[in-house]
Amino acid sequence: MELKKFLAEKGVGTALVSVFGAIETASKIVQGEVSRAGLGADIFGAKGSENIQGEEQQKLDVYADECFIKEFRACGQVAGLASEEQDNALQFDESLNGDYIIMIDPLDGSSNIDVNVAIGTIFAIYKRISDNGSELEDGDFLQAGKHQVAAGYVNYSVSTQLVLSTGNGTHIFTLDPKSGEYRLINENVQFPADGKVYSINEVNLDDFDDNLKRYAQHCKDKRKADGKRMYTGRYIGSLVADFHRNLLKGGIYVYPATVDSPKGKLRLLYECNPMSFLAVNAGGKGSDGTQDILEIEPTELHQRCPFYVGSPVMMDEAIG
Ligand code: AHM
Ligand code: MG
Repeated sequence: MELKKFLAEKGVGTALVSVFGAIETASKIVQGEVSRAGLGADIFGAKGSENIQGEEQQKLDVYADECFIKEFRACGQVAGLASEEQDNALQFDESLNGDYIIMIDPLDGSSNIDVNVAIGTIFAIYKRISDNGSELEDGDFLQAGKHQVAAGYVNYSVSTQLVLSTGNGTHIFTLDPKSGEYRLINENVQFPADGKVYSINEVNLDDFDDNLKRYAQHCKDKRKADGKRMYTGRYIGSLVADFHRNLLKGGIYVYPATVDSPKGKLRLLYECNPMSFLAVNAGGKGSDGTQDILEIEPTELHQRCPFYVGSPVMMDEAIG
């Protein structure tokens, strides 16, 4: 079933369908550019600039950012947007009446572009709080994750897949290169309760708190009845790809606070919140190690937090 038909059958309103239309169009354009990486000097490598978080921007980071902004602006339903690549939140003047606020990481895992490893787009969709027709306020952007009306990601990999939730299950679509349409391949995907994959950047092991050190050791020690190891380690370094594999196979992804990133590396608003929303809608969990990610009241646009997400049994063992 095609994306638009699926959304209509689920009773998603026309304004939100139009926002998803913008995501569909932009992601197909980005996918086209991503698949050409290496062919043109204009799309490969660093841009020579940094984002507000001091991270080097890749040309495709900036290209994807511009592409999504253009489509969201054009759809007329989006009042404003905050992006990993933009210092400040944007208000679309021409759609003061737009109902929706977008949080986006246009190209996550972008250090993997130059080595042809999976990358992704992550997005969260909220309803604005301020009155239609007025200027947007900080509170429109700084909403707790539990207020998301929809979230998703696009995984640019062996195939291009769109994974989304409108709060009623998490669903996977594959972009069919023949028809150019996203087609439903997995409705109501569920995290296996107890996975077997442990995804963490172990170079930071010495920085882990005692509980996480204990959990890392537990993952190495635990054996099945036949004596074989219970868990295996997999870490791609693209959140979208690591999350996606764990969603299908069962597993946990952790990016804790480290010496280099004392508040954690990942951003609450456009990485942790949408991934947690998708996880919860697929029977999984998302936490910062002490509280449910979706309950955190944000204070800053580019706020970082430690992140644990995945299969419920593994999450309970990790967080205790
Ligand atoms: P980015 O948004 O700048 O791409 O950073 C986020 C990425 C995640 O996709 C990934 O899980 C993580 O950073 C990898 O970080 P590290 O290389 O420190 O393990
Ligand atoms: Mg990112």
